[in-house]
Amino acid sequence: MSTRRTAALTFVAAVLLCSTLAVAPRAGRPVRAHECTITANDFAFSPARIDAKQGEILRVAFHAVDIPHTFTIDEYRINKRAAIGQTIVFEFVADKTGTFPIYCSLTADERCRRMKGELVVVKQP
Ligand SMILES: [Cu+2]
Repeated sequence: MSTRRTAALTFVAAVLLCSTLAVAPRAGRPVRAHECTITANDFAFSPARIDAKQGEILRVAFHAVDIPHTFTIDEYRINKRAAIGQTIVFEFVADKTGTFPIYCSLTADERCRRMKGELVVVKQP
């Protein structure tokens, strides 16, 4: 098997493992993702706040309506771009507690700077 093919298969295996881990049972009970849909339209996020508990898997469906927008949270190293009419679905683990700004990082239209939201992650009781 060629090195290139081996590398490709390793990558596929790693991707499959990652997606399996995201929904794998932990401590004997299945982990369900906390699903939220965020719409970006007219230079605003709706809803503008996501509440989560530390350790939750958040599955975000991010939809841009009028122009392309991003869903960006620096502290979580998330920067997802949706084109007009497109919905991007992604997951991440809310492993850090605190309040984290959500914004649009695009610069083509300066009104994107108005777009502000927040992710609030609290400790599990
Ligand atoms: Cu934008």
